[in-house]
Amino acid sequence: MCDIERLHKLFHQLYHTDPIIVRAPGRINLIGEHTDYNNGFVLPATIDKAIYVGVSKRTDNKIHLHAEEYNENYFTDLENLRQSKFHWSAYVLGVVEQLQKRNYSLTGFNIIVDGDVPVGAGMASSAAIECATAFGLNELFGLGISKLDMVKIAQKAEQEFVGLQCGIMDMFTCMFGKKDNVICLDCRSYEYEYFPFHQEGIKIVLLDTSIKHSLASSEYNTRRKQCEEGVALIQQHLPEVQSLRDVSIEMLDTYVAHNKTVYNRCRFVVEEIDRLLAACGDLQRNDIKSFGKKMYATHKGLSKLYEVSCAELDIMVDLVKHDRSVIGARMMGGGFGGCTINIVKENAVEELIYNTRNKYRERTGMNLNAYIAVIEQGANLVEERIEV
Ligand code: GAF
Repeated sequence: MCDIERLHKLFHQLYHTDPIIVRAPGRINLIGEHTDYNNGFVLPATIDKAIYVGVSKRTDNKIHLHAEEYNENYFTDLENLRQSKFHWSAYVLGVVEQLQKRNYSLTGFNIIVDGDVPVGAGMASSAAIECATAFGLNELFGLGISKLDMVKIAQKAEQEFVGLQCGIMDMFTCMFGKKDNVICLDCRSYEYEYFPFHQEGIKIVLLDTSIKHSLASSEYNTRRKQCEEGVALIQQHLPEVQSLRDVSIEMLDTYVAHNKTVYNRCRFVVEEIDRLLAACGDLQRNDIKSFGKKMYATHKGLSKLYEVSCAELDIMVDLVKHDRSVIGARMMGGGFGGCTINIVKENAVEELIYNTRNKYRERTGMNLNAYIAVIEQGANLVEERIEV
């Protein structure tokens, strides 16, 4: 748990001044996976786990970073952002690089990154650091950047500095999340609508496989390329098609079927976009059962067609799928590890976690961490004044 008072104290110990503190939460995604970079829809929400950054100005051009997670300092300056190999500071420095590219005038600064979003668990901790940095520097230097532009800056930082060709979901959610609501985001137009997510009698439970996914690994970028390949094949015949958002199963059958892998990837995305729209209807009718069935279908597609699951994620879904207290379950986020998201009847949550933990250990020899996610507001400035 990140303690604001502790962050404040640490800031004083390291940098001898008051910080501006920003909170940027992690996210869940109810349905709509790998659809964001295909111009489709997503249905995410921000949760009660967040990254906190403290920032203050310096009079020189140096950047002093400290990450509590690694208990590590890193020093550089505004002219030397790029590193020879990946380091956690990339999430901060990538944002600085984007601000410089847009000609915002910055001086050096101090920053501490803290928080309780588990790293590599599929809750978008990296997007939370990028958004917190953009938000914090925007406040610190009075840059006047809109929320949507901060989202785009954070996304570009991930793509250009970290090297993951991610979509917009994680950053958009972090900035625009709303307490007790999920966001139905159209990733083509950035239009969005909030849907109240009634949590009476149910809980959102995240079951962590303890497999740290490495999204930056080439697989995520490969999936993105395969989707583009599918679009290119269709475009040869239908030039008006811009993305998988414009594609139907019939088009795939006609123009892509000869390339089995590309066909499967595209088929999952086209089905997932439709599934999400139907799932929004379920939410509006408060038909959580029907919603849950779609989550299982999403998992199957991610595992068999999109092939971004892993043995442990499949086991975790298998272990709960015949349990009547579990309304829906699937892997969440980019894949290859991290958490499953489960909608569970409230009175059965503890028993479910207990039983699944034991069975998961029996099957894999690994530990299971469980989190009950509560939907909270998106990124904000932490206003309290703290006496040190
Ligand atoms: C990761 C990416 F960062 C998102 O943009 C999204 O594609 C997600 O994987 C899969 O839905 O979190």
